[in-house]
Amino acid sequence: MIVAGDKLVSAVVYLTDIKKGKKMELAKVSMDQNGCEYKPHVLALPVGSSVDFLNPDGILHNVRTDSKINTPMNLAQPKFKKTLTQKFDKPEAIPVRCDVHGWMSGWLFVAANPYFQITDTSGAFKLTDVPPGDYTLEVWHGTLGKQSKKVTVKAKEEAKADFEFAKK
Ligand SMILES: [Cu+2]
Repeated sequence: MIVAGDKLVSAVVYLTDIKKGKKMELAKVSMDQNGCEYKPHVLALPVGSSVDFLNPDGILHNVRTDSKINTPMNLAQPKFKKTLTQKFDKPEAIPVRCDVHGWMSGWLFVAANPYFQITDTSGAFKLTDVPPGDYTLEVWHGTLGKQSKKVTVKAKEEAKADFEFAKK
């Protein structure tokens, strides 16, 4: 188990090089556009999963992903279309924009393995069921970038890791 505390919210913490441990399970996740804002601002999902883009306000949106690895999507979501579903097949951090509402901005983080988590409101995270071993732990944040460090997980012990990002 790897834990840490800080105040960096909406960052994704993940292991980059793990080949063992728990099985990847697909998730059904959604990105809400309620009030012309992406909620959550950063949505993390296991690779191969689908995202439902929700349109509860019944207005026109246009969901456009700026992906370099996955097939980019650029789809109008008319007011009658409550849900737009898209599958993401490759690990990538993907910016999401709405062409109708220029201020709408969010991120999809497609994770390569089941060991990922978004930091909570206190900046904390916890990766559970990590088998003993040496790993690279990485933190990604939409505007602050990426950092990584080596961690060693021992059986029945908690490994701790802290990251510090300079303000931008
Ligand atoms: Cu919109």
